Amino acid sequence: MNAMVGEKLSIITAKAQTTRHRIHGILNTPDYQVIFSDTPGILEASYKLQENMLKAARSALVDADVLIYLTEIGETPDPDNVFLQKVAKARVPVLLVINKIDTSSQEQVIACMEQWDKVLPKAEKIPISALLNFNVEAVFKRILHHLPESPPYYPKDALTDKSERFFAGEMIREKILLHYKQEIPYAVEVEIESFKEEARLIRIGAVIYVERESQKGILIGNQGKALKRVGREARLDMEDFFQKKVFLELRVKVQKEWRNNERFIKKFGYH
Ligand SMILES: Nc1nc2c(ncn2[C@@H]2O[C@H](COP(=O)(O)OP(=O)(O)OP(=O)(O)O)[C@@H](O)[C@H]2O)c(=O)[nH]1
Ligand SMILES: [Mg+2]
Repeated sequence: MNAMVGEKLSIITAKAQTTRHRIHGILNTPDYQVIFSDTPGILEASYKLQENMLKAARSALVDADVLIYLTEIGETPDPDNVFLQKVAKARVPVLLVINKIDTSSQEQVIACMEQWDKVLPKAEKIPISALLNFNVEAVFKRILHHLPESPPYYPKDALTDKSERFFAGEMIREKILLHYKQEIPYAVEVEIESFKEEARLIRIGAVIYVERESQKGILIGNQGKALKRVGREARLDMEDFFQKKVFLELRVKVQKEWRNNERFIKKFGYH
């Protein structure tokens, strides 16, 4: 989605479950509007937060005009997977996009496509490298080909359905995913408490929630160094994204078991 919209809307890290919400990225030209809907990945939900993430993933099956199933070289399809079976029966065209072909040989790509042919026989298979921007244009062309005639859904200058606060929170979460190990990134949620745009700068106050006291210590780090790094790097991303100076204040709070707490999941914007 980022490659096609030309903006970094979805954060990207090597860790699984980086994306937690469905994010619309909107591409406008005089002739058309394409709404990309990036969703969390398909997962086995073991706590409430993940149930909500799975719901967001499923929602793509309901309202998309074209379904893009993004997989990567090395990932093999499981024919018993219920979600895949639904994709196979989708009433809209399905593009099976195989990413990361920069890491593989031609033979591996062909073998991979053959495997997917068995599970999603009707889907068009397109190998790409999002990293090298290789063949991304081919996917885009097929999307345009399949799009129905319709008035624009969003205003023609819209870029996304999410707020500036949301992106500020995501930039902080990205740095936490990048710099902390094991459970920490998964136990973290970021809430933007205040977002005040002034003449020369934006003042942002954020609370980072963790589930346990010990995680709070790790997050802050020796003499606060680890948290300072998160703040500094997130602030630089924000200044780039908002094109304005940013003053960022971070606080860390413990909220036991928030990932299983319906009230907190709602508060954090999961539906
Ligand atoms: N080698 C290679 N790596 C890639 C390519 N595209 C993405 N990556 C890397 O793959 C990792 C995962 O990327 P994400 O965009 O977070 O993946 P995602 O599918 O959205 O995953 P979740 O949000 O965690 O569900 C990151 O480390 C990317 O840099 C590619 O074409 N080639
Ligand atoms: Mg993602």
